[in-house]
Amino acid sequence: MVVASPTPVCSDRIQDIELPVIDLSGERSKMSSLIVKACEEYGFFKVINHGVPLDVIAKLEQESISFFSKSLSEKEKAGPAIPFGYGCKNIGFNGDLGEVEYLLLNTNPHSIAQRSKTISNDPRRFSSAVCGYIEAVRGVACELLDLMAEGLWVPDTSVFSKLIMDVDSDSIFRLNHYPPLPLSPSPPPPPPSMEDYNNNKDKSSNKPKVGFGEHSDPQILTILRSNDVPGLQISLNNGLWVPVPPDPTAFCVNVGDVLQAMTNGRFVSVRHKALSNSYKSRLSMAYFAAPPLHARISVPVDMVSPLRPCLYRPFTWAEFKKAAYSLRLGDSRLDLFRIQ
Ligand code: GA4
Repeated sequence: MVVASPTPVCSDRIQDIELPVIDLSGERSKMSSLIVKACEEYGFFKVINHGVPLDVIAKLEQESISFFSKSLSEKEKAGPAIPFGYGCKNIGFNGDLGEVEYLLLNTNPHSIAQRSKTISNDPRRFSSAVCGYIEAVRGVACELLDLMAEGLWVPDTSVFSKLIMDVDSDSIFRLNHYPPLPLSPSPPPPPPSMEDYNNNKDKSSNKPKVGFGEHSDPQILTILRSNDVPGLQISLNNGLWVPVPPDPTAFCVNVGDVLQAMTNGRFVSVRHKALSNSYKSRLSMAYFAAPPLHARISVPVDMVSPLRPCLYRPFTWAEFKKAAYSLRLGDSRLDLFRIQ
């Protein structure tokens, strides 16, 4: 069944967090209330027994490894990620940098087929691996969004999922590779203090350690899967950054800005970041479930009451996306749409 105990786990000096765990083979009403609780308290949860076949994940992981092991000039043939293609160290359009290389893809099968020609020597194999994975995780995203609506007692239980099922959904897909950092020369420095760690000033290496800087995701929901290498950290209310232990068999799911707005602030779009580490490549695949560009995002009437007045003005996803891309990675874009 579902275990929702966000218990801090002590590993050396830094506290890991065990995210609430949602077992998708569990009982529906229990799952929905635990998901709502997780989205309110953490904005993050882990999904197990998600039903996505392991070979679907393994095929995409293999394609991802083959691509990232190519030479830089080969990878650059996939085109700069403006907005889709290969990117290295540059994130967004406003000068953000990180120790990451990535492929950003539109989730439309036709665009994937076209783009694959620049990515792989076997474009059909690449595009079938990506499309197979996206279709499977979109199913999980819809299931989770319906459970959220049920748990919130919103009468139209497909109010969220229909946005991502729309043929014009602007969902995107990202493959990330965080290369291992070079090991620092001997003698090994003392381990970082908690304060250094949280400030990203780990003195054990003089190289930059931020793979992908702190930010919230602009979309509705993100479904992340990573290999067995740690790196993801989330920000708790008290300002502390806590590492999330990797689990390649599970998905790590987080609320995006649009879902925070659509739940009138009940669900939280929590800031997170990815750090590089010095021993092994980290690979992650993220599906960002988004509405169509023209979709009007507004708070459902059922989520507003005299005690919970409407926090955000209505906006279109196109408007929100434009704001997101005009700001820096770590900027808070939802504030621009806040009424009070
Ligand atoms: C964060 C979530 C997704 O990775 C992403 C990122 C996008 C990018 O890398 O191009 C953004 C970032 C993300 C938020 C603000 C803008 C846009 C970089 C950036 C500075 C693909 C997305 O949709 O928003």
